[in-house]
Order: sequence, then structure tokens, then C-alpha cells
Amino acid sequence: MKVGIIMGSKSDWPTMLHAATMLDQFNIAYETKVVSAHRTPQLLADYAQSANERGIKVIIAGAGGAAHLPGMCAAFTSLPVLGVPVKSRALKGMDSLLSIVQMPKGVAVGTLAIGDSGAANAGLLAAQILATSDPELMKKIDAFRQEQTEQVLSHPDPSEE
Ligand code: RP5
Repeated sequence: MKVGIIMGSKSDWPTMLHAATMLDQFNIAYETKVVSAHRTPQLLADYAQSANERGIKVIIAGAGGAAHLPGMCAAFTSLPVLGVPVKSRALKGMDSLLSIVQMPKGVAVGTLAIGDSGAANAGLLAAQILATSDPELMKKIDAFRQEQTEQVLSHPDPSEE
């Protein structure tokens, strides 16, 4: 497994599956697991502290509300941690975003957008990080971007079906 996708609750999965789908697109091996900073703090410590020796290169951590998971995960490992703010019912993910993005200097979390786009881009960014030492993967990412560009350029009229 190259990427670990963790989330605070099973209820985060409909969002976090977009990270998994992106990794599938590039044939990158990953694992998915519910690891809660609040409900299973020891599991979080064990997961993050063992990730490097298990071969994980990047961790994607999604959580909602008082979203401590990405920051606490980053505190337990020097692997890159990408944080996904899950859209919460009460505050629409602004709480999640602010909880994840405002890391104090010295422990880094790369924060993505709220919700599905953020999860998909976390998968993409994880792929890009892995591609810095994998030329074949870099080619796949270049092709993905080229296809996206061509898709836009070949349909310039927004009113067409
Ligand atoms: C967080 O609390 C989770 O990441 C989730 O987004 C939120 C709500 O969790 P559930 O009450 O749905 O389990 O820890």
C-alpha cells in the first residue's frame, strides 16, 4: 500500500471515496480505515507511527466538525499528511476547514477544499507526490491533465448539449 486513506467516521466515506476513486484511476495501491482522533486515539497513534515502516508514502486524512484527525496524525508521523475537511451538517464544513487548515508552525498538514472536490484533489496530490519518484506515474498524470484540457477546448460552447 502506498497511500493510507483514513477518516474519523464511517459517515465520512461518501466524501473520502472520491480520493480512492482518483487513486484507482492511476492504479495506485491504497488502504482505507476509520481512525478517529476522539473515539480511538490509541489506534490513531499506532496507525500513524507504524505507517512509514509499513511502506505508506502519503496519508490522506478526512474528518468533519472539530476535525483533529489530520493534525494529530501529522503529529505522530513525518510522512506527508493531506487533510480533507468533510462537510458537516451544522456548519457546512467551515468548522472542519478551519480545524484542519490552521496548523501551528512546525507540524504541516496540506489542506484541501471542503468535500468531494477536496477528497478527489487529495488523491490527485498524493499521486503527484508519488510521481516525483515514479516517471511512469508522472506520464499518467500528464496524460490525465492533457485529456482534461482537450475536453474543455473541444466543447467551448456552454449552450451545446
Ligand atoms: C468526525 O465527526 C467525523 O470525521 C465525522 O465527520 C463527524 C461525525 O461523525 P459521526 O457522528 O457521523 O460518526 O469525527
